[in-house]
Amino acid sequence: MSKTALITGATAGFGAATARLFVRHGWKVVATGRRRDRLDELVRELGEENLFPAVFDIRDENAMKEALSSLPSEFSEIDLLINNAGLALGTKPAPDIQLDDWRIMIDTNVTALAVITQHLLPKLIERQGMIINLSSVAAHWPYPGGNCYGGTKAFVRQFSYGLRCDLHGTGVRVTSIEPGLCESEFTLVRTKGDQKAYDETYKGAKALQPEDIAETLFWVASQPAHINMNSIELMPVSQTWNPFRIYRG
Ligand code: 8X3
Repeated sequence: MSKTALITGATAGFGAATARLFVRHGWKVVATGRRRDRLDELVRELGEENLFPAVFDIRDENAMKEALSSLPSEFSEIDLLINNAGLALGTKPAPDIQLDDWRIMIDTNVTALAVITQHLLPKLIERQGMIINLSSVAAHWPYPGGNCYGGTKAFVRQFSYGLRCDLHGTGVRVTSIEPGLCESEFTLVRTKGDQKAYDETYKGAKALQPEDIAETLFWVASQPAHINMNSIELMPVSQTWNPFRIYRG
């Protein structure tokens, strides 16, 4: 009997790579996202018996509830929630940002993630399921311009740990995945479509690839039921930390 994963933000990047890998390993996948054409492409690629497209904006709670309550029965028994939907907007220092960018990051990375998790908890508890949340190295390591994005990802990590406490005794497992530099559309979104900035970010860096993250998620999901990976932080070899900066006035 195959298991079912619901992957948010599955239209590109980590989400799409993860959908492909899980289907390849015999899972059924509910792929959520705003862009119907992208999800339809995934259905064509992976087969409608394996992947169900749930088209909604993760920030729209009513649309989310409607989509979750109308999943076809072959896809409604969710064993694994992968909270992947999330974004960074902008790299400017805090005094210069656009406030709407912060609002969108908080609404998506924090509020929507918490809301969909809460809606799926009864099913996950019933099935002794698993939650994998996509946090980031930015949850631990501050860097200039990371401001609100890093704050949202710190929420994701701590929320994951808090969930573990509250789910004590249910058998539900929770993991926070914290990737560093990874080459994906994420950076085009962050730079608002600036291809030059995108190219410079990855130039010569041998960044992580979405498929690397997918493999990590699959490995976590494949552990025996008595093992909970609390968190995994991963970076490309090319990425390390900077020294502290000292301002000398
Ligand atoms: C983003 C990872 O290294 O670009 O989640 O800040 S990094």
